[in-house]
Amino acid sequence: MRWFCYSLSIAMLVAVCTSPAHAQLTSPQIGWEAELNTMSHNVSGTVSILDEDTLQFDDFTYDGGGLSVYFYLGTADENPAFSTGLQIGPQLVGPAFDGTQEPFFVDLPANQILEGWNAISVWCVTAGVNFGSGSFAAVFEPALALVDIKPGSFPNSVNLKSKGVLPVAILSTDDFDVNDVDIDTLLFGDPLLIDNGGTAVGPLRSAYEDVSGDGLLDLTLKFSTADLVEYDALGPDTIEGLLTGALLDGTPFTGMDAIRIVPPNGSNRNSLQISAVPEPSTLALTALGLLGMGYCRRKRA
Ligand SMILES: [Ca+2]
Ligand SMILES: [Ca+2]
Repeated sequence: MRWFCYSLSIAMLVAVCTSPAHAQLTSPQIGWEAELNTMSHNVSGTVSILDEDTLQFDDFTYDGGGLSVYFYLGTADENPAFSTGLQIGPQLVGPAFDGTQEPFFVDLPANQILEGWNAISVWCVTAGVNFGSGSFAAVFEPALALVDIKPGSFPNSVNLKSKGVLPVAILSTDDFDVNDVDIDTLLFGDPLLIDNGGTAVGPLRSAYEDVSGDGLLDLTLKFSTADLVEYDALGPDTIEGLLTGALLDGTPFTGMDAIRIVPPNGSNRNSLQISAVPEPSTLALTALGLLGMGYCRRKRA
């Protein structure tokens, strides 16, 4: 048995050191990636499925400090699955991988394919310990959608005290068909607010109509302004709205458009963005002007 393991690891070493002879691109998992989560020994990196029996390792790190350590495939990202999994590639020994090395490739043993293997581990055979692992998953590049807040008008003024609806349209283009949009996934809000505890809001209703007049149907959405304010999806400082969602095939997409909150509150990003930084003298004149206005108002009142 020992000679067999030995010759196998030599074969694997050759496989890992030469550029891979790629198999036919047939697996639906091609392009899927696993991010290695660090458990110990500084393991990290991205493993992608290059073809049905080849993996590519990018930015791989491992300090080389374990005994009898190999890449193992498992049916799931769980220790029992790796302990009964498939050992691939040569033994991982020093010098340490520090992530600065070129991407490298590992071919599966002969007659083995990646289908059915859903996770990968840097596995210490001696101790049965996972040094770092991850599940393979499809990587979607978000598609870009053309979004028009308040179609047909600009600037896109929003009064936060409005009890009405805010119309937002997703415009069809040659590359983007709104019929592919999964309406149940749509959410809208100010990305800065959403990042800081706000909650994006779904539309009250939707309709297909050509709001851009180019002959292609667009998807119009109506959002409750009161809901957007209540959930901190829009606020006095909002300058843009982000629409996120997914296509019916699961591909995520995003689209953004400008927003002008009216009336401006005087200290928000809207007014700061619109007016350039004034010279001190201008500022003094403006202050005088404002004082004068205040005076007039008071007098009139
Ligand atoms: Ca608009
Ligand atoms: Ca259109």
